[in-house]
Amino acid sequence: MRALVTGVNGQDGSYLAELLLAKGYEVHGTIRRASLPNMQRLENITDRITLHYADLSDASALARVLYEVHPDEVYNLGALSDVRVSFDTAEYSGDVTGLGCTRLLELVRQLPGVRFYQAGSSEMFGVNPDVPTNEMSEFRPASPYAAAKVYAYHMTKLYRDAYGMFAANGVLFNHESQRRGVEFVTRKITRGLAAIVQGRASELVLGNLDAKRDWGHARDYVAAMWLMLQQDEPGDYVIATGETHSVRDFLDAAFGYADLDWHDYVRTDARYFRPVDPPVLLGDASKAHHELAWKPEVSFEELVREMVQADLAG
Ligand code: NAP
Ligand code: F7E
Repeated sequence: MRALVTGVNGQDGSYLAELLLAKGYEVHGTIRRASLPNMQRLENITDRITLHYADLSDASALARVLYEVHPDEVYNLGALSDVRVSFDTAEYSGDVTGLGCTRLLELVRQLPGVRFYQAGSSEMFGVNPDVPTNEMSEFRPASPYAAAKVYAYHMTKLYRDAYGMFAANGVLFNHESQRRGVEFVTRKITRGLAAIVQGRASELVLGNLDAKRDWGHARDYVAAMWLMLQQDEPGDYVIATGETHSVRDFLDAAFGYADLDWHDYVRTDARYFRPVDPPVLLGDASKAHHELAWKPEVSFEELVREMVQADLAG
């Protein structure tokens, strides 16, 4: 089996590539040129995967890669994944996170038999107050990022219905790890804590501490992506732990491991607040439990501990 992963050097791309290699796949991934190295997450597997330059805004580059590789499975993980930054880059978010998916679907349509995964997000439920949300819940996106993901979700469903493609949407709630980008709140907290413990910083500046998120481990979540493409029929699946915790809860757990009281170190600043921020996200993954036999393995406490330990050691 041969797989193509867009955004392979991101958090999820790196875990998914490792999973696919362990299953015996030939793994190809797309990357973008950067002025400084950004392949750290692939360090252990660089010599076992094939990398191709292609930006999701560049249909001709995507076409070259797809026709060269002719994969059995395509996982579209590439996106501008920072929700706050998407408010500053609304048009770019629509182009890459939204239209990027359509560009791929159009190309995949011309290669019969290819299975397609689209990385959807709990942010698509946005300010829907009726939690927990599942596959039947209303999307009420509250950022350019989320609106672009809703568009990509509907295009994926449309190509499945209109052309009979095997195209699946994962609607994944927040998932973290020691490889999480440093600007996301969980990693910002565990890195910030390590800097405080090691005397390199005296405070940590955050935004909305009341936000509640359903946080799981990225390794568990990439397994769900793969399972979605192994089913007899394509579908859409919510992937979540079914627990929600506030940013304050995360601070309690992380600083607790270092025997510190976060109130002594954390302050908030308006620049980290968003124009709109979904107050609570909580998922109901019953469909995935039943149809994919998927369940998260890592608890909230284990996730926080792993991230804290990794940053203290790093
Ligand atoms: P990530 O670490 O930010 O990785 C995103 C990847 O997309 C990176 O490899 C990035 O490459 C690439 N990318 C960015 N702009 C691109 C462009 N214009 N063309 C091609 N590739 C581009 O995100 P992640 O956490 O692994 O998430 C993977 C996917 O799942 C994303 O689509 C994200 O929106 C979605 N998602 C994530 C979560 C979560 O909690 N992690 C939840 C739901 C959905 P560079 O390194 O060059 O920027
Ligand atoms: O924010 C609050 C912030 O940036 C979580 C992406 O993977 O998951 C991620 O998006 C919450 C928000 O993740 C800070 O306001 C407080 O309420 O870690 P985050 P996100 O926005 O939920 C979803 C599912 C995706 O699909 C995305 O691609 O934490 N928060 N203080 C803060 N957030 C950040 N980043 N920085 C702070 O200082």
